[in-house]
Amino acid sequence: AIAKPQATRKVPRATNNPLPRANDTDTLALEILEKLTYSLGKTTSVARMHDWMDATCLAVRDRIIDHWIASTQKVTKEHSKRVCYLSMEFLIGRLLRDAINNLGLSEPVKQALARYGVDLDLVELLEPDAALGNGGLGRLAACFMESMASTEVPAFGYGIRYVHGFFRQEIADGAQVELPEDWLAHGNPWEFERRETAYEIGFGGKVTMVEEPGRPPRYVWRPAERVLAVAFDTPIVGWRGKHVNTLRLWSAQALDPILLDAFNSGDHIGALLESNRAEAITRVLYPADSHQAGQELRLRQEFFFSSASLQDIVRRHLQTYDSLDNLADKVAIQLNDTHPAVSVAELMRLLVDIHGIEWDKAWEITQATFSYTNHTLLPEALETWPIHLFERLLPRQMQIIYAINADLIRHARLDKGLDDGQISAVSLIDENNGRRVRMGQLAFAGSHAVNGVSALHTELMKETVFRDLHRLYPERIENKTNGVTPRRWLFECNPDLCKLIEEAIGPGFRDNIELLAELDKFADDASFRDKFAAVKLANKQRLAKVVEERLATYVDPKAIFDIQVKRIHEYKRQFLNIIETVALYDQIRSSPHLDWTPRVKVFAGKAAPSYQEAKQIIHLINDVARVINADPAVRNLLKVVFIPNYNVSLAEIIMPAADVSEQISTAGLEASGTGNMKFALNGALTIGTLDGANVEMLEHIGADNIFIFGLTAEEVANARANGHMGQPVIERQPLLRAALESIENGVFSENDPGRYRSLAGSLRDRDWWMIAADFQEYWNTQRRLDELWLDRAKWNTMAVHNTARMGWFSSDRSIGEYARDIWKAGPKSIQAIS
Ligand code: T68
Repeated sequence: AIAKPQATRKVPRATNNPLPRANDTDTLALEILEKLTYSLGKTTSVARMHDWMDATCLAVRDRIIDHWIASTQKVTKEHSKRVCYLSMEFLIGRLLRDAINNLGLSEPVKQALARYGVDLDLVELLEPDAALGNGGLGRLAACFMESMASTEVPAFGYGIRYVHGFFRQEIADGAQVELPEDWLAHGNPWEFERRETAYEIGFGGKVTMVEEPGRPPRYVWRPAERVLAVAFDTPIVGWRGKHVNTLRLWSAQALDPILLDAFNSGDHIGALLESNRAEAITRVLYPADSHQAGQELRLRQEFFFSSASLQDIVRRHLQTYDSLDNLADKVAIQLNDTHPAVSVAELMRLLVDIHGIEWDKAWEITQATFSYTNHTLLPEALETWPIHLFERLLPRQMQIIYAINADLIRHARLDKGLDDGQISAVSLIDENNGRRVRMGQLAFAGSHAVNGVSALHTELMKETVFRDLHRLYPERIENKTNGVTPRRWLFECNPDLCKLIEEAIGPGFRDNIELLAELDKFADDASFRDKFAAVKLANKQRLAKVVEERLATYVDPKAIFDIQVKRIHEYKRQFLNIIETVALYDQIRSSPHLDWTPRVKVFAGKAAPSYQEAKQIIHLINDVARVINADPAVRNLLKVVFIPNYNVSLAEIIMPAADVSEQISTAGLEASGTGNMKFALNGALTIGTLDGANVEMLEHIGADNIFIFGLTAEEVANARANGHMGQPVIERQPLLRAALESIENGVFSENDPGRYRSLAGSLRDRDWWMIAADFQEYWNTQRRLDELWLDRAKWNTMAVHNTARMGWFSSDRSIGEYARDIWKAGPKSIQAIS
């Protein structure tokens, strides 16, 4: 029997908004049931866990929408300046726990679901990760979106709605295999398709000059090809639901979904060609994080989302203001690396060609609006595009770049007296490698502020990639050290530690993470330390369970968990770590009577599919793991595991479970690192080089609480300049020599003994990444950690100091600095931070 319909709910008179949703368990339980019934068409008796997940997301989403509407109305009413964060990548992960936690709904939602016998913890596991990014850069964008919402900076994130995110990694016979990722397969409860917010994006075609009497000549671009960019909006809710921003991702569609004439004449494939070609633009994320992907499709992606975002920004501005003259007062556009750098030319086109603004004025607006963040100094990662490709795909933007370049060079020569060599260094066009457009110089030229992501990285930017531009514009480069959001990377991933912290210092740290500093005084309190260690142990047990499930390998939670998780790259030196592992294995076997400290070496991370050396390193780690884990002689004193398919959700389990955090890049190459911050915040001790943000972590945590080793950036540069070779170093170091020989001679690859000959050989040769050069100090530092482990009280004291002193590395602090120094946006309280 159907129950009698409820009386119509009363609509409030005084406002056009519905009544906000209540947050008590009863209401939530009822609404989850309503979503299950009326949105999903399922009854409790047939509902699968997936349906419960969707129903829960929808009920939670309603609460976000209440805050979303309020935020949008407030920003509109107050005419606040908005930040537009343009990023090719947003590596978000799951959103349900984030939303529930930020809205303070953890308990009522848990209890509401419990009434149906459903466990929230299990429901959360069913949400697929939104993996729309490669690594640090994309995850930084996601942390920044969360922090902008939490600190009430009005913001739009602009990016691409990839149908297939970052590939899934499997390991087969020790080697990486890439499989397609399909996060949208079951729909996406968080997004709102905005079909009415769509823009035409042009490619190719011709530019003509139109001259009309009494008017200056105009350029008109007639693209040969046009596709539609359709907006999909996801609300990003900040801490305590105070503010909600929008992540707007563009999806490509053909103007005509099907060419009916072609279809009717029997060409069924041809009828769909246009739509396939259009949709290809947003089909898949490029998986290269450290090499520039030089294909045409990549440039199409870059222009597609840049143009759509700028058209949207300009249209929205003109809805409120009658001119674009004050654009820079009302929006700040941040370019996340050079991937959206073509925006500089595209905004100029919109201002000059479409809105008739005079060139110099348009340039002033453009520079005042844009700012640019650099994330790498690696030459092979710096984006440049062949002129012929650029010109063919974006003819008008190419002309504009030439015009910007002419102005730049004129200024450099006439006002600053640069010589030819210096001119060619600052030019937007690289003339030395078959004429190419340099996207870094374009982004620099078009911005009023350019920033690096750690103090060291910013200084190196001034000395290397942007040396000459920096001399020309010495005020433009500034530092904004990265941060991570404490909501996801402490509150959500380590709730037990948060409970303990709250017992010690009260709840204030949840609203101001720098209050973690008050924990410092508990570092010498034995009873607190023991509880701190007990939480760590429980987190390690949880990780051990995951390892057991996924790899059928037992790891002992009482051993040191020594963890290196990040993209696989030569400069990040997973190879150094695994060589040290092999050396340790040799030592344990040759001196079994010694008192070895039990260790578990954990690795995870993906290699770019075309990066052969990185794939070899993965293979080697797995080969070493197979041999060591099967050798009874090591008596569980050493275990090695490579956990496949590292992603945000796995990171949330790993970060709280580490005793030792490996941050061992060749100095001068890791721009900042952010995993380093997540580990230390959760109480791991860092073994690391003086690179990226490690340098600032050392300053905050103190030299007594971090393990620094290795060459400095300056020493690396000198060693390279002086023709450093690995072989003489290897000769002098028996441990390294033996380890390398066993790798080279097939001890870990018996049925393919030559597999690692060239990988290992690279150390004997130039040793470009200074692995041989840094080995001995790395080994010694690891042994100091072994010794420290025996004095657990001291170890735990240091671990507490780490958590206590990491508050500064919150992305709230980073965002505050951007808002104050670069964007001049956000609430007054932020503008006033010192
Ligand atoms: C990372 N860069 C830096 N790039 O390596 C890291 N690149 O030190 C820093 O902490 C982080 O950015 C945030 O600032 C990347 O992650 C990419 O992922 C990437 C993607 C496409 C093309 C080039």
